Amino acid sequence: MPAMKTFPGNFLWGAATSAYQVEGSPIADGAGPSIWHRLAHTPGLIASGDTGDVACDHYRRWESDVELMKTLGLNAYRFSIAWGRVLPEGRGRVNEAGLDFYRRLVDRLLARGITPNVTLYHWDMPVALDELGGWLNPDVAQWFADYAGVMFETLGDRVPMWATLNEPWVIVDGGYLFGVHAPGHASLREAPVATHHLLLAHAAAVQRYRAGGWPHQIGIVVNLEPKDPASDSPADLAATRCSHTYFNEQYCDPLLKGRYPDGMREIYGDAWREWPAADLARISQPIDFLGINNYTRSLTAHDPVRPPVFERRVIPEGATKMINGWEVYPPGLERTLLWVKERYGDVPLYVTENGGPFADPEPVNGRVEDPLRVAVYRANLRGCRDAIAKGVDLRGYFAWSLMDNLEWNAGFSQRFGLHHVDFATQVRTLKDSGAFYREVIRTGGAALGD
Ligand code: IFM
Repeated sequence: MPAMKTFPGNFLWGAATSAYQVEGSPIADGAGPSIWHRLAHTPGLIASGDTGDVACDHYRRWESDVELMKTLGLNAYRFSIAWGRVLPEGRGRVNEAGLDFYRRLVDRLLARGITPNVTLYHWDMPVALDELGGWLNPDVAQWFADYAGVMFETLGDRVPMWATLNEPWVIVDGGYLFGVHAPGHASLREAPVATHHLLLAHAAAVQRYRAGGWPHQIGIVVNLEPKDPASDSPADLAATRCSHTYFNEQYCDPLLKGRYPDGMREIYGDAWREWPAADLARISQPIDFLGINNYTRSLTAHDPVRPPVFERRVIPEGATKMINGWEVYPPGLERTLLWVKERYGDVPLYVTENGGPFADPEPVNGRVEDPLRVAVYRANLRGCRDAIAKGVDLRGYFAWSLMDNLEWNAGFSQRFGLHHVDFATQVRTLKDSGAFYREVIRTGGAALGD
């Protein structure tokens, strides 16, 4: 008999945000500035001069935002801690007012039956640490573990799911290789060092969690996507292979196999270092789950002017595009989940981000029609259900995002939310995609149809 296609009863139905993208008030109540606060206040680096100074004002509207979650029927919420809110200099002095914000949020979530899923680092390194070298300083693993320790002491008894890092690939590719993200470095030599230090920091935080005997789960969140060649030409095939190594295997292999993938030296040349075996042993210590962020796939062509991977994303004829240029590719999430199972075995998985940015209309009579996003959620949630039926140990799904927010360099121009946010008034309006997701949750997945 074929396996029943359904979601387990204890499946987590969530939505996600991150601190700098939604909180606002980034330096209120004694918080120290982050590298994204600094970047946003450097003219010309974020579209339209947008900043996270107010963002969704979630720092002050968190109580009503928890009620939005409740109305959606969520039983889980993924958010991140702003490191500088709790340690203004990144280490040393603790800011109790910052801790209080997260204490209150976690307590309210629990009181409303919503499982908190906390990410320790979603790109907002305290400026004070960046001035000491940030992810390039070998001491960063210790700084991160100490910060993680403060958070475990504060919330470790109550938070059942911790993720160390969000998307280390993006942190390095955007922040250290191409320089478009904070801290804005463009250096072939720095990128692999930042990568290794991020992985060591992850390991140090996991060790700290285990040493404290905390009773719940700790893992990490990576972004993954299928890579397909744009043609059968040897150049496109080679670019696709490199792109897959660089994007999908570079972080997962050390974490789950204890070695960097073959091909890193081909990509980085002399800038690649061989790292000590002891580091890799620490990096690959067991985690309780892997969080996967997926939005699209990449149809990949060779591009001679884009070192070090020499790749370019191609959109196939007739495909629908999201407004940031990503292809709408319905099989993408299921293929990603199946690839992880095939390569790494039965790691417990969560989809920690999924969704897409579209040109949403303004609310009319309290309604926002976003049929393209509804179609994305329908396809991807069916993909999750089908992956579970094929034996993938998928335990939860977090839509990105609970509400429209600051999309990094694109500012407020790219909307990913289940709720529309009017950034002038801070009014939130449920979109059709939010109503669809609510129905999927209410019916335990039955609303997805076949
Ligand atoms: O908004 C981001 C998020 O911060 C990290 N993952 C991808 C999202 C959409 O680009």
